[in-house]
Amino acid sequence: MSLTCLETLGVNTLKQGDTFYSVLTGNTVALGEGSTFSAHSPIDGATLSTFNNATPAQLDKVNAELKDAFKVLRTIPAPRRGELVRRIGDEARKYKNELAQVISLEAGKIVPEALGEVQEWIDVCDFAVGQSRMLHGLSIVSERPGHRMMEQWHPLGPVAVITAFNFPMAVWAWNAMLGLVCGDPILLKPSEKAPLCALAMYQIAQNVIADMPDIPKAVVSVMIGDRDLGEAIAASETFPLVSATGSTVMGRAVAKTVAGRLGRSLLELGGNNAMIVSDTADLDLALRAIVFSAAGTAGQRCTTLRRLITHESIVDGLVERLAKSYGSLRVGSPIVEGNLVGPLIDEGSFNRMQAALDTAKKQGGEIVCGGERVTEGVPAGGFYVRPAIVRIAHDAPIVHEETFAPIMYVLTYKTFEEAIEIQNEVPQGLSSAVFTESMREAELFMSPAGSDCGIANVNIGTSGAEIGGAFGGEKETGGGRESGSDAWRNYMRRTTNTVNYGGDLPLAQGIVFE
Ligand code: UN1
Repeated sequence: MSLTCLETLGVNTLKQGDTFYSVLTGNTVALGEGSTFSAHSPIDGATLSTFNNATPAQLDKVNAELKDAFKVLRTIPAPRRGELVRRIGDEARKYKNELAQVISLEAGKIVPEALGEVQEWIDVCDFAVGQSRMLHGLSIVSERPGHRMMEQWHPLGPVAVITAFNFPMAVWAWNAMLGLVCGDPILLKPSEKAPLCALAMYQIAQNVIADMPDIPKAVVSVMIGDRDLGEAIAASETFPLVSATGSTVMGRAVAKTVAGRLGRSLLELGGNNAMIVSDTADLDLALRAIVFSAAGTAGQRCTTLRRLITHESIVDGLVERLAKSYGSLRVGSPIVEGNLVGPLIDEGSFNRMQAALDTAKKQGGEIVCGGERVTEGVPAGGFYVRPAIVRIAHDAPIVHEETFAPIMYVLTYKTFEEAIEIQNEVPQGLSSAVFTESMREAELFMSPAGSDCGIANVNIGTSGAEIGGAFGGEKETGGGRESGSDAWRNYMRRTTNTVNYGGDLPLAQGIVFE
């Protein structure tokens, strides 16, 4: 794949010799002082970029800049901060194709899905611009005569955003676009597998900031580094909020450290998403939703469909149709038009998928189709697989784990209540769906006695959420909500103001103190 997209975006200039900068605040642009690493394209394993890890000592300097930038940004009126985000959105529109190419290169997404990810960024810009004029609190009646109460929402402080390889742009954008209108400088620590995406976003934002002299450059900052840097960020008092997306293991470590200093974390971690297919379901509709949710993005979305909970009376027919449909899925280079399943991110991911399939077999599973590596007609050096369908018992331990690869476990149920129990019996709680034509089943699924996930859909798949809703989930998914709805409140602090406009000093609760 051509690297001209990097030139067009200006990313090529963000390096010294062959080494890209790892510390970019706008004021400081520096090489990392830690060990060297390279990021590879999952398409063919080619080396795309070389970096030195940014170190915790370098974070200290960046922290000081972020704190200074916060002092300025918090006093700039929110609609002006919205103007910054509006312009960033315009640049993302202008360079949509180039940005999508960087995603395809680093994350291996097929072009339509990479474009869709940039569209999420653009959409959340529009959302955040509107929100920049709606950062409102309540006014509350006071119990005391001559008093008034109100809430205000103020900027919170520098926010750290730790992201995963699979949505290298959208997840940053959800946090950063809202955080910026809320008045918070954003430090991104991207996945080490997708650093060029981070630099592309940085470049787009800095192009805009260059034309807005009142905005401090450091409000959009990036540090590229390894686990040590992540730990230093989590431990740093600079960040009242650390937003982290990725594995449950990573999230647990971040949450513990952040909680240790009584900071806040916003977590979007593992999913083990299920779809219930009722015996009343429109199966043609369900089939299309299942294939996109389970095999799309090569099974590497946190919202990927991993468990298909099917009524026992329709399971055989449905599995047969699914296997046929899976058979016609074109697996191959994500930049070749018509391919629908790109590569896994790397060899480790491939090995984990194979191990999960072996375990599933040992635990009584039957592989209906897929799972094998594809080596013909695909670029050498990439790890391409056929998406797998496995029939297995709902309580086989492997079914309760998230394997970040295209494996869909097919489970069966007899009663709808049992289906909901199966849906809820895993430790993760991100996304869920039901396909049914029964109003009672649909409503029960969305009711307090229904799905325990952050997302519960009816007659659409588990993945591909719109940005307007609050995104995230319960249990081991971490409880955070990002993107739409009232997620902006995460990035602000609330003050309650009580104002006495009378001439007396009555105490609340009727207390007399004289
Ligand atoms: C993720 O995989 O971390 O709902 C995010 C979806 C996308 C976002 C996924 N809008 O599938």
